Amino acid sequence: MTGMLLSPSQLDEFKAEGALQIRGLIPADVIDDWQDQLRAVCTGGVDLDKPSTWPAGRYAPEGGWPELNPNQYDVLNLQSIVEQIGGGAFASSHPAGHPWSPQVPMTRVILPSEPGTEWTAPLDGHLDGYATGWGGGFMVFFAVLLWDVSSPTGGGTAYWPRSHLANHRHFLKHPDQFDGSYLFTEPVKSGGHRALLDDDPSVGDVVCMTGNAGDAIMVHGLTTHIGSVNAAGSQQPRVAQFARFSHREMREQAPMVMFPDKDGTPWKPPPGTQDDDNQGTGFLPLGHPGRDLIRYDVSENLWKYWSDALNTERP
Ligand SMILES: O=C(O)CCC(=O)C(=O)O
Repeated sequence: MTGMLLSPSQLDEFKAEGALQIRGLIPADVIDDWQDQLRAVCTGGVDLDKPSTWPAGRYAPEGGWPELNPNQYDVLNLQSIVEQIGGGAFASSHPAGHPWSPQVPMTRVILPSEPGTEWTAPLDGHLDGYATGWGGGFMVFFAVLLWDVSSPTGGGTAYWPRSHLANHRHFLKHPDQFDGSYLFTEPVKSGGHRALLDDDPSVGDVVCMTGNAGDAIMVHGLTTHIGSVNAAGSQQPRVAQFARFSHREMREQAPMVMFPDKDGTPWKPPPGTQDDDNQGTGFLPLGHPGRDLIRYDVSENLWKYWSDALNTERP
């Protein structure tokens, strides 16, 4: 059985923009089930259908959001598209150093801000795959809406169009920073991810996702993005679930990635893993053979590790 596939023009749009909206990725019956499961676990009097019960801003029930059934990674439409764009090479991302296990997609709920708060567009974003404990060839993520978001001020995932190309250009100039050390190097150290975009006129203004329940946005791993604020007075909850994919072979190299914590503390393998006594050493020194891992390869062709579908020139 084949699920949804992207058309050539959708693939071209994704390549050009670094993000693609996919309508109806998740079938309506699955969305209904997921909504019921989320409604059932809300605590503290919160009712996702009654704005009068909502606390302001980010919300999660006590104990966090549960794994939903079916797991987003098992939805056929998502699997077909990931197979189409990755040619079998992509698999769900997981923390560096841990043996692989089935992943639970992240659920994130953003409720409206306090009354009277003015909505402002996000000023800066980030790239996934560089946070503590990650590592290993992050390729793409999918943000799926579980409730409608009709307004760009409704808390949808925000991204900078064409920033994947600007970021790629930066890493082509500074391939040694692709291990994550760009975060601790100027101009990003002082100016944030914005600093890699500001001088590039081809990067578009930030876009905040809108759509109906079941719609998704597919975002390239090098596209700068961030959460946005759900405007005060909004009557819609921004409820989204995120599935992230890495390159299988790079994912397997994750235990060899040396990556410092956000404050610069060298990354260490998690306690209890076989490399427990192997102290983190910070970023691999230049010339270290570990830098030859494909995880660190910044190739001229941004689509080198993607399927033929992304590497076909169309007239
Ligand atoms: O909540 C959002 O829309 C954005 C989440 C995000 O930036 C991330 O998961 O990396």
